[in-house]
Amino acid sequence: MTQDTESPSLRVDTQGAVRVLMLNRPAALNSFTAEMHGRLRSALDAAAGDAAVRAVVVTGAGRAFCAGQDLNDPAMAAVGDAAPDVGAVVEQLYKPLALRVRTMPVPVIAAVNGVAAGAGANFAFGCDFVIAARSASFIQAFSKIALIPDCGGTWLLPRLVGRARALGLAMSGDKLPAEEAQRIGLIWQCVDDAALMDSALALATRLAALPSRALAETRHAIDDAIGLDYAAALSMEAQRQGQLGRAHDAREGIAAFKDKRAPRFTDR
Ligand code: T3D
Repeated sequence: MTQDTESPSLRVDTQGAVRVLMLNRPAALNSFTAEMHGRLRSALDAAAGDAAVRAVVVTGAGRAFCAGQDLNDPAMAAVGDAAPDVGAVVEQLYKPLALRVRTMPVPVIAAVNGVAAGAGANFAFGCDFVIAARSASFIQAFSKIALIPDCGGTWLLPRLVGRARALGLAMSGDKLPAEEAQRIGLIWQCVDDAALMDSALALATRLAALPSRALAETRHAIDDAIGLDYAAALSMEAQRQGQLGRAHDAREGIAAFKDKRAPRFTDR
């Protein structure tokens, strides 16, 4: 693994076609500061703009994945008698982060190494895959500080696990162990702690060899279909398939199948 940069709050490494981003504030359980948001967004922008990067893995340093918003960050501090503008923090930091992940041209895997709380959990759920260590857990910590789920939680949770479980998790703020999260379909996979990074990197490497543009279009199509009726979803599929069918990768995939050789996908 070659190390590209190291910073106080985010480590960026590259392994082949996989960019690995490690949240790196372990003393505060990798909770989000405005500074870490900036670094993470920049790193995701850089990965999106680098044709050599074909998958991204996000993980955390130390015993946590991410404890959500850093409650000691100046953004959370009252100014005089005025309450902090939490809405502005969500609008200006969490919304762009969630949308950045959702619009990445390559698959994004959250390798959840420990507790993921608040926006840390929902940031992970917004990734294309969540692989969690068996000792990891997920907490919708918002209700305990009199807030609602953000970073996409209100949209993601009911779609992933249904309204009853979404409300149960969000209102109770109970800790959900990784095994249970896998059992109810909230995450892709739960693996032994020691196998987490190898599993995430193996999946990322496998995805990196697949057609990036078609994978990103798959994400958009599945998300868009949720808001469509059946006939409209069928039309949306035809429209997207038409575009992909004219692109290089589909022609390469079909040619490689006929030639009985491995395809070389390049579209973004
Ligand atoms: O502006 C906005 O707020 C809008 C955006 C909101 C998005 C959100 O994410 S709101 C939700 C914020 N997150 C939380 O409320 C979670 C707070 N943390 C916890 O509930 C617990 O720390 C955990 C359940 C995640 C883990 O518990 P445990 O017992 O394993 O660890 P701990 O002892 O509580 O924490 C270890 C250290 O990390 C501790 O520092 P210390 O005492 O050793 O110096 C603790 O203060 C620090 N820490 C944990 N979470 C945060 C944090 N520091 C700042 N912010 C945190 N979120």
